[in-house]
Amino acid sequence: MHLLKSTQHDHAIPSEITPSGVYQQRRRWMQALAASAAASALPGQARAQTARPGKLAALASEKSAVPGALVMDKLTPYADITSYNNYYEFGTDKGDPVRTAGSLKTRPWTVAIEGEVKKPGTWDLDALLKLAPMEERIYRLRCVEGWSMVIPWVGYPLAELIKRVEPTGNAKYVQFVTLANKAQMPGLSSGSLDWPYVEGLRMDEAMHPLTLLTFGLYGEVLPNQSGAPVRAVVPWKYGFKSGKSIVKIRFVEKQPKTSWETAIAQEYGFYSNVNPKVDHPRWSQATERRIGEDGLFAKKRPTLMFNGYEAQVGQLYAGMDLKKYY
Ligand SMILES: Nc1nc2c(c(=O)[nH]1)N[C@H]1C(S)=C(S)[C@@H](COP(=O)(O)O)O[C@H]1N2
Ligand SMILES: [Mo]
Repeated sequence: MHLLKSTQHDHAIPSEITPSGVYQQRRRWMQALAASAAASALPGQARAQTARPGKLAALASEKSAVPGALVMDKLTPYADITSYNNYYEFGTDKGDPVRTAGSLKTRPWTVAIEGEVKKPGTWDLDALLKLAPMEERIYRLRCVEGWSMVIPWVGYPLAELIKRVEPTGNAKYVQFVTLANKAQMPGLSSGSLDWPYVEGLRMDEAMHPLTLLTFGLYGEVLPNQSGAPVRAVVPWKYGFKSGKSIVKIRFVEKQPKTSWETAIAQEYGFYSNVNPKVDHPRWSQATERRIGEDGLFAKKRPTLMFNGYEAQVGQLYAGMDLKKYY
């Protein structure tokens, strides 16, 4: 094991990234040793989260065994990934979270495991960071609003945690509950959503090897606006399924409520698979705009079925009417 050099990703300037360069960046990651000090809240009035929070420690590079864990598209620049965010707890404008999320306190942090499991309990962040070897996964993220990014996440499969807490036979779904703290989150007073922000997955979706429990991006600890210190990433679903700053994971028998469903059920269903053939009631989902790459008048990209992960996840929905289960 060695600490990453601070220049680890500096060559990943978007214009220099070639598909083979992207492939060469396969890395396997481990425990975030350097993370703790840098990831805690900024002192005093400094509330913006513009400083890069610090490196994760890593193992020597190893190839991910999971098909589809890397896409060949050009990486979205770090600055775009971390300044164009949806994180309503910090405001509803894309530029709000980077300005206001400095007030999020990410240490100490615990994640509670509740419900239909044989081993409920509370995991400290440090224990979670060590639970399984970390990998870099280059995934597309597509927002339901019609934009997308390509992000080198760092994490490990959520399945690793699920296996350790031993779900009972009654566990059919998982619900993610995220932080709702008025003192730290200026958006909570706006009533834009019901808080806390909650999301959910069916058990087989949660167990799928592409579903990531995520602690970093670009080889660094997640900046607050990206969902520090731990978030879900579900690459074949619209971005909103990937809850940020998770504090609780509940294993339940009935399909759990999600925040967007509660807010506007006819527009945002439980499944929310990226599907170019199922339009949003107010706009088409057939194309997308790649953030940081395409100019305002650039041609949009066609959106891919299951965001390009059909070969890996299509089977999960065999026989389901995807217009009904949108
Ligand atoms: N807690 C919480 N998680 C959240 C959201 C949010 O508002 N609050 N927004 C979601 C939406 S709509 C998207 S598109 C992604 C955006 O992730 P990114 O800002 O890291 O790209 O986060 C999702 N997770
Ligand atoms: Mo989104």
